[in-house]
Amino acid sequence: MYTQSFSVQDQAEGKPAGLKAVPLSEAEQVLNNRFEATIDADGKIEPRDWMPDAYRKTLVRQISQHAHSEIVGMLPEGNWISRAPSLKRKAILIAKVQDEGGHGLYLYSAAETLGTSRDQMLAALHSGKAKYSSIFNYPTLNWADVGVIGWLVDGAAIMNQIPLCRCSYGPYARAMIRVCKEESFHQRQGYEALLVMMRGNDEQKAMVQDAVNRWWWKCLAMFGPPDSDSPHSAQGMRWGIKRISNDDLRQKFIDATVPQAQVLGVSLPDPELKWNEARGHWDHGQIDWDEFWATVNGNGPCNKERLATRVKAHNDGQWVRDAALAHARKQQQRTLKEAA
Ligand code: FAQ
Repeated sequence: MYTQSFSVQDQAEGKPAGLKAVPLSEAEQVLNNRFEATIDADGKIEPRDWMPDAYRKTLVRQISQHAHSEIVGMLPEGNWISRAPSLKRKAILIAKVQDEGGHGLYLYSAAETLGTSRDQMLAALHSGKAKYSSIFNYPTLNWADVGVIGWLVDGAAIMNQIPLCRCSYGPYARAMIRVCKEESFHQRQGYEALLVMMRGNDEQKAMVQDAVNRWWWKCLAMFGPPDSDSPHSAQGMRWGIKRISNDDLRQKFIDATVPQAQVLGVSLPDPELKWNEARGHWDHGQIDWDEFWATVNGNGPCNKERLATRVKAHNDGQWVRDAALAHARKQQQRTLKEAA
């Protein structure tokens, strides 16, 4: 699978590694200085503001990957809507999956303000060129997986996304405020569903433990490669897109989650997980990065299935998009007639 890394030539400061800077014209230099001053002052860049090409492309890459993750992320849980154990759980799950679709829409809209159309972004996803979060390429084997996705996957997503509410690009930052509010409900419903199962019989408790064992390491990998192997981090942080590094967010997630696991009564599948008094953090074992990269590069257990389901959903929905366009055209003609 291809990488969405850019081969654009950046201008002045902030060159992606290995690319030569293109000298700026005098007028561009003035605009670039203004851009840098806004970033230095922790201000917001808005769609009509001048911005370096590499900043724009970094945002399109990150926001579109994020949007793809939301809509592909609907699939593992969507599988359980028809099998939810009660009407209440079904209603909650439908609302959650619908929210993820909404997050995709806010994010595609935010990315569109940078000049890339939704059709272009979806084409990249459907052709297998674009990335989406590794986490959605694993199967949901039993009902406890749905609870664990809420608790751990949404929990990790919130940890990563709260700092994005302060992203330097205005439309992304504003979209993230609403997304984070909804993710918080998603995390709580998952944790509550697991609490109920952990008050159940031994089989139910074993299901929860099994799901935690299968998802824990994959959730730690969601935060991305270690800082030392993260090509985009330094520039993303310089531009105020990323505010906290991959490793620091991962550590914050572990520190927040260990006590929640204790309350729940499950163990986390890491023999090296140990409180480090001197650091004031939980030490943890090694993440299997080979497995992570294999999944990111298209060879995880469900990559092919997820993409095929997504493409089918898009094709099956063509008539809805056609009908909406036909309706809009009719409305427009009516308005024009009335105005004439
Ligand atoms: N999966 O240099 P970095 C959710 C790629 S939403 C796949 O560290 P960066 C809600 C990365 O793209 C979950 N690829 O890159 C939900 C880059 O590849 P490229 C998604 C990954 O951008 C819950 C390369 O590795 N959240 O869960 C992953 O500075 C439940 C080098 O990495 C977001 O997208 C990965 N896990 O940092 C929905 C949040 N990690 O582009 C349904 C916004 C890294 O060069 C149910 N994004 N890569 O080909 C971000 O915060 C950042 O983009 C990171 C990566 C932190 C994901």
